[in-house]
Amino acid sequence: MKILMVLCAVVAACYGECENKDRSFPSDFLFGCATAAVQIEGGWNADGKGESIWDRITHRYPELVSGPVLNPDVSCDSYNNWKRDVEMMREMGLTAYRFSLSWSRILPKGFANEVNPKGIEYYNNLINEMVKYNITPLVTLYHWDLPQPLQDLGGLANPLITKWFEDYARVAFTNFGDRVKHWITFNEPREVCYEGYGFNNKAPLVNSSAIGTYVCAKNLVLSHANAYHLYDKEFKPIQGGECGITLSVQWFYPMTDSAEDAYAAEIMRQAEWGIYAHPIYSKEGGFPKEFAERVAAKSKEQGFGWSRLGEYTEEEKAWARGTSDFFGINHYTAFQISATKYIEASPVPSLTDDEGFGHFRPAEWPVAASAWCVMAPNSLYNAITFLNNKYNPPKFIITENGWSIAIGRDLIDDDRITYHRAAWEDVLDLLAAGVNVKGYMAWSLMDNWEWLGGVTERFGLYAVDFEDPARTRTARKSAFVYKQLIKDRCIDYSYNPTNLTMTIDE
Ligand code: PNW
Repeated sequence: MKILMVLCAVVAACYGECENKDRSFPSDFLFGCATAAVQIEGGWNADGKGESIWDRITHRYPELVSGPVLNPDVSCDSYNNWKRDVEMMREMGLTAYRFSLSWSRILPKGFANEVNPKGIEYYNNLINEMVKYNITPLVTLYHWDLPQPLQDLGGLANPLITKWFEDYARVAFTNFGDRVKHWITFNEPREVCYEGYGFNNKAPLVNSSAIGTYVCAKNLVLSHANAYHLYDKEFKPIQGGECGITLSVQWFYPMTDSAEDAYAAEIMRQAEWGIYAHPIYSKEGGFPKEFAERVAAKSKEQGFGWSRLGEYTEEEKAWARGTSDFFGINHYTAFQISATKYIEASPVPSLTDDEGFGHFRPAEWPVAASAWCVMAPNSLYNAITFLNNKYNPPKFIITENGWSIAIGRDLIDDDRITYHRAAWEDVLDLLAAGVNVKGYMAWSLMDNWEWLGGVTERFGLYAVDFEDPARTRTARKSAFVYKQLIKDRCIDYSYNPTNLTMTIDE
């Protein structure tokens, strides 16, 4: 007991005191960081890994990528540096880590008839190292890197994806489910379907906004549902874990308190994430009503004999409904939405025309190095409160939240610290309001390959030197501030570290 008190005194001296100890996180709250396979692993063709859609587009069209690193061939080289990655988790005292499996590292051609033992070994090593230090793995099955052979057959536009994904999920559950108890089927359907199939800033660059986005949306949700039911029926009874999905949830404030702006903001929510959330989390299932009516009406006007959004049969609705043990939230940013102002012309037909309202961001909302990412007041609190009231899911896990700085910035990232502390305040407010939030994953453990942004947008709590073949990682100030939070379970504004020498506290 004495030793404990001395230890606590030392810790308090190192970390200061939180002003208000009553506002603290529960002891079982999961504090982690998140990453994704393409963004950190490298080893793009190492040891039998197959080609993914990101390998394909970056090798074919390197000009699409900004900055000095044009492809994810090596990125942070976590394929070789996984021990160091776990060491960083231990330095900060993380209790969880969210990473994704590369489908084509495990199934080089995408199909389950050919499993790559070296791929299984890589993830076993990583998982075992984490488990050794009591770091809970949260594993994403699909973080945007479809095997190219499946894309050649249409990828998420082919309804057979539901079977291919289920087969892949079975391989993952079978090999890793004894140690992995938190499964996330898909990361961010909106980014997969809109940015990849509806637009051309994510692989596979299909750029079919009015049709591709929606075809993908339903196929993705049904693929998720297949994996969920597989887990629920065959694995959960033995392995005892949980399976859910992560949506990208930007917050849309109505610009004024008019009924028109309220409707406009609601349409944006339905279009951007409701088309994925509603089939899974609502009682009635299927696509959200108001947006479905809007797309149906527009489709008719435009000469289509059917709604471009598509629809769920009653059987599909029942199959997808309730298929998530938690609601994974990736949240970064927000907009004000207006029914009358700031409306930009969109191609007809398109998702943005189907949405059809104006977006605005007040100048006082700070902007990250990623132009799309602004810090808006209480946006995380508002988004989760809305979802909790609307869907009342069993629990929430914040699976990503983060802030980018520009290339060349040093280790002092006070703007990131301000962003994260504001988000943590939101989480404390949610907990105080009785919302069941179980964890928070900062994006990201380290700087990484930010898709078509290359390495120009740096989200890491650790900096990575991409010019160094060893890809040396160095803790930024924000890593120390996160460590303080995890240790004390409360936010200490007086903690302002100047000595950035990171060590593991035993
Ligand atoms: C996420 N938005 O993408 C992804 O899951 C990560 O892979 C990515 O590196 C990270 O955020 C940072 O970009 C998002 O517009 C992209 O709100 C855009 C948005 C949200 C998330």
